Amino acid sequence: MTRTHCPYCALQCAMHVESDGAGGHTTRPAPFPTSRGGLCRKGWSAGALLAAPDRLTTPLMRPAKDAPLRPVGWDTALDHVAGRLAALRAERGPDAVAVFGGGGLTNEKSYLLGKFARVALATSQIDYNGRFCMSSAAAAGLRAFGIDRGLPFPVTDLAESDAVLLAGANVAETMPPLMGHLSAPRLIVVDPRRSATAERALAVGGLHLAPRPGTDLALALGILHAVRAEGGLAHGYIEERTTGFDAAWRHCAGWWPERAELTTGVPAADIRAAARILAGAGRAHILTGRGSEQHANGTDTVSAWINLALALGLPGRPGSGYGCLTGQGNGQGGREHGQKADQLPGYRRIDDPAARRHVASVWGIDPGSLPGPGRSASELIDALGTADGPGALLLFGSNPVVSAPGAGRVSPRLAALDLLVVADFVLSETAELADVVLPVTQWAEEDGTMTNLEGRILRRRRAVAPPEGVRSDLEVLHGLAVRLGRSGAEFPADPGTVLAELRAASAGGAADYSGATPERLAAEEALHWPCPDGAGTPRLFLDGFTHPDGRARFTAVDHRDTAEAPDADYPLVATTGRVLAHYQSGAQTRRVPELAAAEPEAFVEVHPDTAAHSGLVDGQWARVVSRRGATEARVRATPGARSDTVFLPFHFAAGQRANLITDTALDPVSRMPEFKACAVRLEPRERAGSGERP
Ligand SMILES: Nc1nc2c(c(=O)[nH]1)N[C@H]1C(S)=C(S)[C@@H](COP(=O)(O)OP(=O)(O)OC[C@H]3O[C@@H](n4cnc5c(=O)[nH]c(N)nc54)[C@H](O)[C@@H]3O)O[C@H]1N2
Ligand SMILES: Nc1nc2c(c(=O)[nH]1)N[C@H]1C(S)=C(S)[C@@H](COP(=O)(O)OP(=O)(O)OC[C@H]3O[C@@H](n4cnc5c(=O)[nH]c(N)nc54)[C@H](O)[C@@H]3O)O[C@H]1N2
Ligand code: SF4
Ligand SMILES: [Mo]
Repeated sequence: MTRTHCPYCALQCAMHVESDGAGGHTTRPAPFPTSRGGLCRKGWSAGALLAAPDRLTTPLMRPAKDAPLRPVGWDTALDHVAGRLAALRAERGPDAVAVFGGGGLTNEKSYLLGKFARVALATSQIDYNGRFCMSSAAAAGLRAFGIDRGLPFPVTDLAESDAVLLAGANVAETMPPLMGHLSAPRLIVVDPRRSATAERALAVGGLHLAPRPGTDLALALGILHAVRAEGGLAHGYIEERTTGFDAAWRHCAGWWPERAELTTGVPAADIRAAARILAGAGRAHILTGRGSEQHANGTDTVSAWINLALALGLPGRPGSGYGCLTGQGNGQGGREHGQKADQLPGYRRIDDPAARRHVASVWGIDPGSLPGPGRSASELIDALGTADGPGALLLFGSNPVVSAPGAGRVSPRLAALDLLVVADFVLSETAELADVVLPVTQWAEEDGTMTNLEGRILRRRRAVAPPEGVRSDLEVLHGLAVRLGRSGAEFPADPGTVLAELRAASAGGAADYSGATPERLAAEEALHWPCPDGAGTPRLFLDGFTHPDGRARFTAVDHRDTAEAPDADYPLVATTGRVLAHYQSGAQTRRVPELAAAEPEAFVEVHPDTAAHSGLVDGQWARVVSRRGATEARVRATPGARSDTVFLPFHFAAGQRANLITDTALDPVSRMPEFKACAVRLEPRERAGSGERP
């Protein structure tokens, strides 16, 4: 029996992995304050992942562009990849090769992947799927506080709060054990849908505010307006601990609740009720999730929620705060160690000369040889295989054929590449298109560290032996780097050695891991970064914010409409998100029989009147059509839904991909795509009502 953490989300529930006596493995919860001894259904069934019948155990390669993938030996695969990369680079320069990472990778993998791109390939072209996930909240957090840590306080603080506002987070499905910390506070849930979390709030006397998708910014301004009218501003705190209130207020002054109601559809009385709850709470928290953030105005929207939190005096006040709920298993650590286009380890900026000098000295290279910032994820995908874009892509830990916005454009871009290399443990929809597939170890088969939503550094421990034939991501990077002429010692395959180097590279940076020694990590799981001296920082901002003047900054923001407005042809707004049983692109959970059976197919949640208007009834297959494409989903008639809005989960493949319809518009600051709002129409699918799956 080995104690480790869940393969999936950022809550990183602790679990024991043990043999089931029949060659398989089971999981059960282990004590851990964050998960309170709980696991969700995905955690309980995670043992089945280790036994996936189509687990990859040998490298695959296409002998010619259109030929099928065939098993080959590791040396053949790695020699081929390194040879092609070197040739492309010689022909077209280092930026001809691109790298795409993921927020599920351990800290060690994220770090080595960033170093591999900058040192072994010398390319600026690296980004990762966290761009699709956390980037707007990260950008807004940096703007306001000078640092970006999802929750700047432990999850257990929430249980002591009097009121918690959850904006665009459906934690009852996306982090179920977190609900255990939310039974005491009054809940205000902001979600266009009557989500499972909204139901829970209503059941215990809380509030559900259901704005039109993409209008949270106006709602936050409306609530702030009402807070001021209620006399709820924290004047002393605003004076002593912040700057910029007056400029921010100038945009807010016109958003009295009745005007906010016109834009958002949330009744003015509910806006005032929310303001009263927050202003009257001794301790309160505001938390944002992807519903507020995944918009072309996502950064400003998060800034508006942070402004509200600052006006109430919450951040840095003991027992209160603002936080963003990170998403992927290592959503936090994955954004600190350099797989982001503009970043070096320790959350340093790649365009900062001092940061370049520090990291180059740890890497033993000339700072001048480090590339500059590259393209953001969505822009990188658009550039693949174009005249001045990369001709090769190495992909670790993402499945963009399913999860990238406007997914219909992704496969043609991948097909235009000279070389697509995917490292995965299953043949994901993206791996299916690769020229070379490298089979890697997964979660319980490897050691490493993960940083959960509280900035808490955890140990992922090896609990089972990997199947014969697979290698770890670190071994893959090591093998490629050596073939590209770097020394093996520069790219260690041992996670402990990588952690030691990561600690040195992060030292003195915002996300300082230098005190995260193996001994310290082994002792207890309560080490929150920054931890320069090994003591850790569970709560940030108690004495001051990270900006040089120690103050938090209000940001002057105003409402903007979504990139795409509904019209006569596309009269509805579609928003997208998650269900309990599936994880992300579904590459993993669609392979777990229990989870696949629970949610076997795509659905579209739609108000019964809206369905009827489109000639549809509950249970019928519909086509959901946007300007970019169409997807198929079974109608789930939902009386609690807004009549102008439909919802689709994005976990399904092929013709059921929600991302076939999503908008590729980007937030100007974070480059976050607008996953959460696009204009659509519904129509019956051809074989409507037959009950057949497409
Ligand atoms: N079961 C499960 N859990 C997961 C994951 C998973 O795939 N499956 N993924 C993990 C990851 S990576 C992430 S990022 C997190 C995400 O966790 P959440 O942010 O909780 O997940 P979502 O379902 O994407 O979005 C939350 C809610 O936003 C609402 N929403 C849509 N548009 C808007 C809007 O304009 N405003 C507001 N206020 N709300 C809106 C949706 O209706 C939805 O209920 O979950 C993590 N946990
Ligand atoms: N419409 C819509 N689209 C969305 C979202 C949305 O709300 N709506 N949410 C966005 C968000 S928040 C996110 S985080 C993304 C996530 O979307 P993806 O980036 O596609 O995430 P996953 O499905 O987790 O893909 C991970 C892949 O890597 C593999 N993998 C897992 N661990 C490892 C590892 O350690 N090493 C290697 N080499 N491979 C590994 C898995 O088997 C899987 O194939 O989707 C985004 N897309
Ligand atoms: S809540 Fe997240 S970490 Fe916990 S068991 Fe479920 S998927 Fe795993
Ligand atoms: Mo995410």
